[in-house]
Amino acid sequence: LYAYFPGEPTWPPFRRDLRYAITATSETSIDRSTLSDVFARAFSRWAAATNLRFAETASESDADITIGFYAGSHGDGEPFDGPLGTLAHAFSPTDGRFHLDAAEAWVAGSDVSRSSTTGAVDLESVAVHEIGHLLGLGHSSVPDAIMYPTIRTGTRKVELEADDVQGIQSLY
Ligand code: TQI
Ligand code: CA
Ligand code: ZN
Ligand code: ZN
Repeated sequence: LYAYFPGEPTWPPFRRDLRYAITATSETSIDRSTLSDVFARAFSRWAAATNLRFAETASESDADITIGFYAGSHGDGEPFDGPLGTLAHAFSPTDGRFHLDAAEAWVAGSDVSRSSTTGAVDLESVAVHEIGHLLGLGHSSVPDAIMYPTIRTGTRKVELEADDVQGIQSLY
């Protein structure tokens, strides 16, 4: 079953159009347009299950959600740990921060199962999971759910399960 954060924080009912900015990209070699595509696809999966809408904005000051790649300590008391371990983290509503570990072997826009890099991690899969956290979902006990707390490296998991849909629809 799905879960929420303590206190069930959500984006408030008058905020159904959320804007995200991809702000910190100097630590990744993935090009900007690929990042835009991957995050747009990840957000669209949650938009399809709710009345939420998401749009990318170039202006950080305009953004509800900020997305960036960081290496090691990056000022929020939750330092990244190099390859594997923690891949990314996102804060509960309405914080909006979504950080990715720049040290991961991110794969974007091609099939991660065909990557020869050890520990390759599918960016879109992690993005779909972290957006669930940004919207207020905690971890699920259903192994096929996007919000299940583990994923095998070299795999892709981007489709919401019935459990994820029920969880997000009970919040929005
Ligand atoms: N990052 C953890 C996660 O997002 C961070 C975390 C641990 C967390 N406990 C939390 C975030 C409680 C919110 C609430 O779950 S991670 C996966 C998964 C991670 C893990 O790097 O371990 C994905 C990031 F589920 F696949 F294992 C993305 Cl998809
Ligand atoms: Ca890591
Ligand atoms: Zn962080
Ligand atoms: Zn998680």
